[in-house]
Amino acid sequence: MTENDPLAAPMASPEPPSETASATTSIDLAKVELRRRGALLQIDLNRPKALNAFDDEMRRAIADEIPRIARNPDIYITAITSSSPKAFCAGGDVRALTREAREDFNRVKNYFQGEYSLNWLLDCFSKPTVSFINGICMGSGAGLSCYNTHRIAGENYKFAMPETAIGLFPDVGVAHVLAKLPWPIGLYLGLTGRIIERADAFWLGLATHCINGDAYEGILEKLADAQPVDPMLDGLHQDQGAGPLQGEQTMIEDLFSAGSLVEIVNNLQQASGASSPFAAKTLSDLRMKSPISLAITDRHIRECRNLDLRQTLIQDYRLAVRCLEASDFYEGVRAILIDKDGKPSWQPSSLDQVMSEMVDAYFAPLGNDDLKLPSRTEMQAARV
Ligand code: QUE
Repeated sequence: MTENDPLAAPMASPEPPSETASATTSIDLAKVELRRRGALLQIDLNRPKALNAFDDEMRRAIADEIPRIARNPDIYITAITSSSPKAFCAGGDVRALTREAREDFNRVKNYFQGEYSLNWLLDCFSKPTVSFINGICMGSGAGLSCYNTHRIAGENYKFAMPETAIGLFPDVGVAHVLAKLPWPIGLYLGLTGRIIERADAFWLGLATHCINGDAYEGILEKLADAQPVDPMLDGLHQDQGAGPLQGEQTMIEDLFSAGSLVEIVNNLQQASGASSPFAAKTLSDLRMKSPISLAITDRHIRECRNLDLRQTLIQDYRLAVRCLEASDFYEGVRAILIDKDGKPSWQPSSLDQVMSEMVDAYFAPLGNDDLKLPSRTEMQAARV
């Protein structure tokens, strides 16, 4: 591996010790199981007790395998599946991340570099990839699946980018995806962290097919048999009609088409006063979120309308480093996921205290520390 190897995790740190094995098991089960089945390589996310919370070990297992698949002429297609009935992947292992960031800041920076590099690798990957999403798909889970060629939504599909609730922002390149949705739906989803189900995800193109979980094993067998993927999935797709988000599209347009976050909040306040339950609910949701997260999310998604995925991931890394240096991320994970008191103490505590210079500082380049991603042409030349 050379220093310029685009497949290498930048400045990869030594492998951390794996989770302590529970007293009842002697075998350390892999958190990602790679399963070769004929013409198929199945990547099974296998950390069900943590809802497949994504960590560096899982990131590395996938990133190492992608170029091997690309270069193996006997493998036709890749599948990403989950062994959990509840979740495809509920996000990054942010509890572990905030713990580690206090001890070894560089290791956590490496983690974000590695994950965003994986998102880019998945987007540049040359072979068809099908994600089987039948449960929660948030944050890192969206980053694992939304660049796949085929994204199957099962009956339990739940998609969200909920990071503003924990002092972060929609990362893993998904701000680019949100920015390209019918404006301003993606901005609304990124700011509020609203969960959507598969009817709406299919409408927006986040899912390419709606197929129930009981069909997955049969699909995997046919893919192992190298059967053409598109006619098979098209034949199994079941239309779900219009979802609730689609029904709210006009209200979302009226409230979120404004040119700034301050105007959006003003719109919500006025409409709440004029007794719009949707506006009142949305406003009370936004009041729970980190004000600085809302401000950087707003600017990031707006700017991503003019950025490609590679540029989005480079900006994601700048924002992630600044979030790690500030306090809201730690406080959000504490309040929402560790103590579960639901009462984070944000700094600053309200949107009107968020100054534009503070937001500018989040977006400033990191100089030599900026994330380095090969161009798409360089990725293709590296045969991924
Ligand atoms: C916002 C988030 C996350 C979240 C909840 C939020 C997030 C995340 C998890 C998570 C992951 C694994 C688990 C779990 C929660 O929750 O990023 O219980 O096992 O990873 O409101 O951004």
